[in-house]
Amino acid sequence: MQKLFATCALAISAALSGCISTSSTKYNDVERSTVSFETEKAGRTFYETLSQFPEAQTRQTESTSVNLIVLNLHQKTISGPNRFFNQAIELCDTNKDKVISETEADIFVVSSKALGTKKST
Ligand SMILES: [Ca+2]
Repeated sequence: MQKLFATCALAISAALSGCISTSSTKYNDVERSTVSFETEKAGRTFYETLSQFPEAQTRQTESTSVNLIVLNLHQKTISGPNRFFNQAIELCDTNKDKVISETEADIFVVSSKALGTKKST
């Protein structure tokens, strides 16, 4: 009996307040790809080029809202920078051997300038 009363009270209060609202945040980041560099210069060239992309340092936030008359749902998804790093590795490692050579790093520099970086000259 008390459970029925509590359920009715909750339904009445929800109806009187006008809406039911939920909000959630989901953190969605992938692991970084494992990669090595043929030489220290190749690694330095890759990371210096990668740092010129603002997406490499920032989180990406995506929000979704559903608003009905009595129902308000809001979900926010936050993605970390690892996804961008993995995409850069995939672009840079042209022969897919998980080793970035100096030649591949140099090609990454040229191709990133074509894409347009923050500090491109
Ligand atoms: Ca390679």
